[in-house]
Amino acid sequence: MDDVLERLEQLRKEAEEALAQASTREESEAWYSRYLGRKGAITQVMRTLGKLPPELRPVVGRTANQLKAQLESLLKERQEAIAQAEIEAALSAEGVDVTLPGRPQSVGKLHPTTAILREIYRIFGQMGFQVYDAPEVETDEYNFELLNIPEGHPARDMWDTFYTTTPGLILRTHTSPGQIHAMREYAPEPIRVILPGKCYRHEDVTARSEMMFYQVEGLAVGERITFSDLKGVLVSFAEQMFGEGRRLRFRKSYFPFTEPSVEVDVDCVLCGGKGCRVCKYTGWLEILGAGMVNPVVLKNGGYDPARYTGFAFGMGPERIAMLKYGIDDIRYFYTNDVRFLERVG
Ligand code: 2NL
Repeated sequence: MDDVLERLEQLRKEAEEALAQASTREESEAWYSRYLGRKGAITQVMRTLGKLPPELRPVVGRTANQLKAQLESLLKERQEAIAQAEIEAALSAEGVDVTLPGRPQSVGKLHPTTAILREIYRIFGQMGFQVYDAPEVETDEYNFELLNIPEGHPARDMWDTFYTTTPGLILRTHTSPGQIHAMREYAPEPIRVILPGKCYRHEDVTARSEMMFYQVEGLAVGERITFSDLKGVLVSFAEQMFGEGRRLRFRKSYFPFTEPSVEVDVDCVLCGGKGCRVCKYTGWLEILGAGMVNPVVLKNGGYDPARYTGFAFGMGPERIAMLKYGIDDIRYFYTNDVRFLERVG
């Protein structure tokens, strides 16, 4: 029996020394096979237990098991140390070179609609207009009735409306209901506001129309405001937006909320007036609609139409961007193809 215990003690020393020499994962695995594996030295000793006298088996068995457990835990420690050393070696081998130049980051660009909106704010801001923000969900009253478009009015055919599941609540078809909010907030003070935002119409999507689009309206209300004020403001806008010397054309038109009403064209930037697909071969591009605020609408906004007058106009900033940047299809704006967004604006 002393022989076996001595052999175990000798194996302990030998195994501990051998493990201390193992410096790679492969070496530690070889060490495991040599001592603890199926054919390992300690396993072999344990196989001889059966040949020992029965009264000795418990002592030798316990000693062998303890040794096995101890060596297993030593192996675990050793393997962790090896793994740590491997990480450190790899890190120092692939060391980060902090002197290398950085990779250039691609810098974002303003969306063409945003770029045009900011240009519009700047131009009208200089003429004393403030930006007014209003909701995209409106009541039928604000979107139609207060704008002189009663139920059953043939002009309602101009706007194909999105309805919500709440009766009377709709997506605004134009920014005009916001103008009513602005007037009611400030009346009877004179106002000059620019009202930008998203509008929604249930229309077929084509090169010329989307279901969601932006609109920018302007409104000036005060005493003795005339059509020539409107004209002066629009000429100044067109010159700043499209460059001096651009030609403008005013055509009579109809809107329920203005009287008289006009549509305003600029000579086609794309073809120089010769005629092309974008201007439908007319040489002119319609950039906005405008007019003198209908007295009914002034009254609904809280102004006495006997004392106050006003002008208003409405335009689509996408359309303005199409002219300015020569874009021939409105669908590019909200398809989110970065190749378009990177190039335009
Ligand atoms: C267009 C035409 C227009 C207005 C919008 C307006 C608003 C109020 C009173 C009077 Cl509260 N007018 N807005 C007036 C004329 C034309 O828009 O073609 N927009 C894209």
